[in-house]
Amino acid sequence: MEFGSIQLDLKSPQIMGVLNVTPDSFSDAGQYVSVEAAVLRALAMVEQGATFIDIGGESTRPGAQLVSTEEELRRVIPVIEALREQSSVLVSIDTSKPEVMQQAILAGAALINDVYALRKPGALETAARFDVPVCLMHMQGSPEDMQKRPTYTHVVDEVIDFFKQRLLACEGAGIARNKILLDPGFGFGKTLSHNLTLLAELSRLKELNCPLLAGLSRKSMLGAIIDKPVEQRLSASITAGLLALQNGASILRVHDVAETADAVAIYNAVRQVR
Ligand code: 9MG
Repeated sequence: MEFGSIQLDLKSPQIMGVLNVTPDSFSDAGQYVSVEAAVLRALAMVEQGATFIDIGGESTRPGAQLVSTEEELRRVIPVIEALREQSSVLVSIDTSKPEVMQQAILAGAALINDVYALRKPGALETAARFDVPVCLMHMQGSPEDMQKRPTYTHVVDEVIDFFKQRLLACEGAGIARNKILLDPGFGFGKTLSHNLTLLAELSRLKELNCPLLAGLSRKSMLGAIIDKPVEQRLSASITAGLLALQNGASILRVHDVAETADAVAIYNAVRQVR
């Protein structure tokens, strides 16, 4: 897949490091995101093996507070600009707002990561106009209500149907199929059983002929199985990530880049023997 002038072989697993620039992550005096601290964290993840840094200024956790476009721009744009000055790493913008997509791309972002799969008004048109790759994620409901009562008759079939509709919408807007990544959206409007079914049957999504991205790192679905808080889910995150790779994922979105890179190195070494 092409990201600007960079051609990336998605047959080899790639790592996307998570950089949340919300006030609870890199804040000075609890209110303003410290650009310097965020960039240092990003550069450390690049050093550890991240191909992408996914920068987000609005939390998508269940029940998280919404932020205005102005506030989201204020959080992410200075970080993207400063990071692009210091590194050629591929920057992904984690947003659903067309205005944030636009400003982030102008500041140097090479990928749109949209948990709403370009369903917000103007998002399809913005992605088409700037012609950058986009990750379409599946979510039932919205972050405010998605975990209240997720319901599916057959979760994998319904996720595939959702993507078929979004791929048609993208085609209609002029977004080329070779610019699209798909993500089943683990934890986004899904029970533990839905998440496990999606992970076990992830390879079925390959019928859509787009590379797959998986975000499992530190998620509650892992905590529900091992009964451990978020800061004790590293082994579970790595195990789930490797299962996703085995079942067809090309990119892992993770918090713990160094540890994931070691696991991916073992995965690659064994795969090359075959
Ligand atoms: C922003 N964000 C949080 N979790 C995510 C996931 O699983 N996938 C993608 N694409 N984005 C996510």
